[in-house]
Amino acid sequence: MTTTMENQLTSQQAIELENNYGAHNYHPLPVVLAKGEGVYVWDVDGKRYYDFLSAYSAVNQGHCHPKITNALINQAKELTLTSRAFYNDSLGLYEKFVTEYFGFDKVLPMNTGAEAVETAIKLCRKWAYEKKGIAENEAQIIVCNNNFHGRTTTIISFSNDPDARKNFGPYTSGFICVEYDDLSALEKAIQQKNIAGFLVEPIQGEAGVYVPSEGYLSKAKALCEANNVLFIADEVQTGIARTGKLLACDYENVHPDILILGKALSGGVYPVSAVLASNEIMEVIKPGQHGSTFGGNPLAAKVAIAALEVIEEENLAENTYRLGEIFRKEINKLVNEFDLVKAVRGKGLLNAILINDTEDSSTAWDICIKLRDNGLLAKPTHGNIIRFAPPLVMNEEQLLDCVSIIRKTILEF
Ligand code: IF1
Repeated sequence: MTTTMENQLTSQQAIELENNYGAHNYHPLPVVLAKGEGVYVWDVDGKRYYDFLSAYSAVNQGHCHPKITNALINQAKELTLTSRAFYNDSLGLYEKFVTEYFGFDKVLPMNTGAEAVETAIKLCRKWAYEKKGIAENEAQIIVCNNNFHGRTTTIISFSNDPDARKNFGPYTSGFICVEYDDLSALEKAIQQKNIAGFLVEPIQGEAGVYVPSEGYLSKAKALCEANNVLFIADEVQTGIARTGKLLACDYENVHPDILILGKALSGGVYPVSAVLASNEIMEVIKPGQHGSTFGGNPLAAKVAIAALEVIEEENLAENTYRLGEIFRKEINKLVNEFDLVKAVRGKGLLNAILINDTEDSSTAWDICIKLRDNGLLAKPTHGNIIRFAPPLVMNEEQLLDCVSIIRKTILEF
């Protein structure tokens, strides 16, 4: 295979290789990226784009943040993985740092978001049997319709998205689905027997950035307390300053019983996820009852400390809050100006616009193709919804430049 320049792949070659040798479990936008720095990515031809997806909110700190990549490089020269069969000199430092950072007693370190969600489910069930006294194998966890918590067999067992669920059965039982943002539905379900926990996204990301009503999270937490049910917040996507506060739960001063983190916990440099809880909950897990080869490795520990320090040092939550207000104000002008843009919704820099077309139309996709040509990368979530989630290190000038690219693109339709 001949390639251009010093053994560089052309876009076409890269796409063909993925099509020929990779499972077709994604339908990527036709752009082949070769470099990332801050809010920008470059394709193999050297064209620069604003990244408005941020690897699904994993690169909140910006692509290849030097403090985080240096933490990875320096640790990689010392010790990458020991397994938990032995202690190491990084994990304890990270565990102290991250539990104090979020205000919990203990952390169980994992790698991907789905693994952390699975860990939270197991923790909640074990707590229900050993602390709440629910009869073994009877525990029920309440989840919300249109949820997205990952892609493992148990997690898709409580999904109502046909694409995520169909033909992956038989399914794991022990889950009750209720309407999102519906307190009476939750109240009805939570008073049933054997309820162990309530697993919820503070904002539903994949469903199309659904922000629940003011007070939903705090009232849901109160219902959990009143019924001795664990409130489990999946902040894999909404956490780490993405919504303009360190956690989306912070908007309502809700302290989850179990907190699930992932994605930007590592700044997109390495897979790092975590489950945080009190001693009373975490102590139900005894040696040999849960684990993972890479969970809590020294690389992850050092990378996550650096990634969280960046959030604080660069005041990214405040920056996100301020830019989010500006973004929605500017996009609402497009809503008023163009029929094509029905609405914008979100918090901080987790936003989405609704395109005025049917779910099955290709308009949202076609707009993303045009956005790409105009130098901004975004992708539809479901049907006619386009998610806009740039890295949180963006400044106002760059944001307004992006708004003008979006406006220019809408004008082209
Ligand atoms: C895909 C988006 C989806 C998540 C929440 C757990 C996980 C995720 C709230 C699992 C992962 C990713 C997965 C990716 C698309 C993306 C995503 F909303 F972020 F855009 F799907 F909803 N909880 N979200 O959002 O974390 O195991 O992936 O590390 O699977 O297509 P993971």
